[in-house]
Amino acid sequence: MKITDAKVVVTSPGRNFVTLKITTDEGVTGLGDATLNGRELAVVSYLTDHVAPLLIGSDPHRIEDTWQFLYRGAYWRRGPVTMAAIAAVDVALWDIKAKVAGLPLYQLLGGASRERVRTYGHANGRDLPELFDSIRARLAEGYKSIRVQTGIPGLKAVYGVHSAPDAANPTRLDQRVRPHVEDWDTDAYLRHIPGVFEAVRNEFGPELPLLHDAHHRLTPLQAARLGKELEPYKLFWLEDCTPAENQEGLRVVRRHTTTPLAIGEVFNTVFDYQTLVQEQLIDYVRSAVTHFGGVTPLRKLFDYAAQYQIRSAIHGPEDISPVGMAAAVHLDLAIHNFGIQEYSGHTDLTNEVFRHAYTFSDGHLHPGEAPGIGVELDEELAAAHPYAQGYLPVNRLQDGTVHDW
Ligand code: KDG
Ligand code: MG
Repeated sequence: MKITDAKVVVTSPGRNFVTLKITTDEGVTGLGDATLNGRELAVVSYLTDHVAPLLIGSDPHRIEDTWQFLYRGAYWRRGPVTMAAIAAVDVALWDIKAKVAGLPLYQLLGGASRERVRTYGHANGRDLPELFDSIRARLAEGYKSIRVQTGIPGLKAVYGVHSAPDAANPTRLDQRVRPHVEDWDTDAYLRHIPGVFEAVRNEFGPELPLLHDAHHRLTPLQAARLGKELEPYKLFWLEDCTPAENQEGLRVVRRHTTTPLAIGEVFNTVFDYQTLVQEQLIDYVRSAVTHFGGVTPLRKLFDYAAQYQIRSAIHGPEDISPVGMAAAVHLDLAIHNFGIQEYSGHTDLTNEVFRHAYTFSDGHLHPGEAPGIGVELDEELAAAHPYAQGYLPVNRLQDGTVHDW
């Protein structure tokens, strides 16, 4: 079997998605997600100009060898653009191999280790009543675990919370030209958050698993303090408490709190995790199939983390396409040290462009039994929704200094 075509499809059914479609001489095709939110076209060029020509004529069954060839053969290693491109190839090749076998991908990864994949959903509100409504809405949708994000008094726009329309602020449409600017004050945040979790626990009881994303904004000492102050509310996890490129910083956090920690959605390789995993400084590894070089290396990371009783928690926001989500759910079902899967779902239009076999019910996902990863791309519909430039927001402190978003 030989690869005869590798084409990149960019579509924007509400937000941008980059998909690699690999075709073989036997007519079997495979899909891979290469979406890098806000920097999509860099990956398109990497794939189209540099990777696709290398794939033509090669054997799609040689997944490990192709991965090593693309990773080591580029000389310039790691980084989100490179690893998103390699991820798309890796998942497309797994899709082809599983289709040829006539099996859903999870069967090739060792078969199901569980009946279904538990997820968490996002709740948010500018204030407590709005937040409570949002939590109730997620519970009504079936979610059994909830990520809680809240507005902070005095701040106009905060990560994870829909801000009120404001004529003085750029609108979503303006984001296509310049990033939306959010504001930030760490002291105000640290003062406010413990009271929010106290109120949520009082309202929803002790059993509901609650998560929170600090989105890379704290110093190790600030994160240690927050983790400690949240201990009475028994969080499922505190996510991305620091910008964890400085892995050693997590030693400070760990020394001071028993709040479980989840990190890694911006990491691309196992090297970003070495200290965190070996010193057991975290409890969940958060990388996405799409940004970590695919199923092949993420599986290796999970096996490595398993030795330290660290569990998986694959990143699953709306900017991971249904192709990336499908690959994640197959992996979730197969590995032993599964923790939880983030799942926000996609719009109806996105689900029409990417028809998928995975299903969500009662707060759980299942990858379905279709051969491969179980996603079909409607290329005509995709073409009807062309790329639209978009940026992630940026964050500024009260005095205008740029801060981590
Ligand atoms: O593109 C950036 C998003 O994927 C990220 O902000 C979402 O932090 C995130 C999460 O936990 O889903
Ligand atoms: Mg996050």
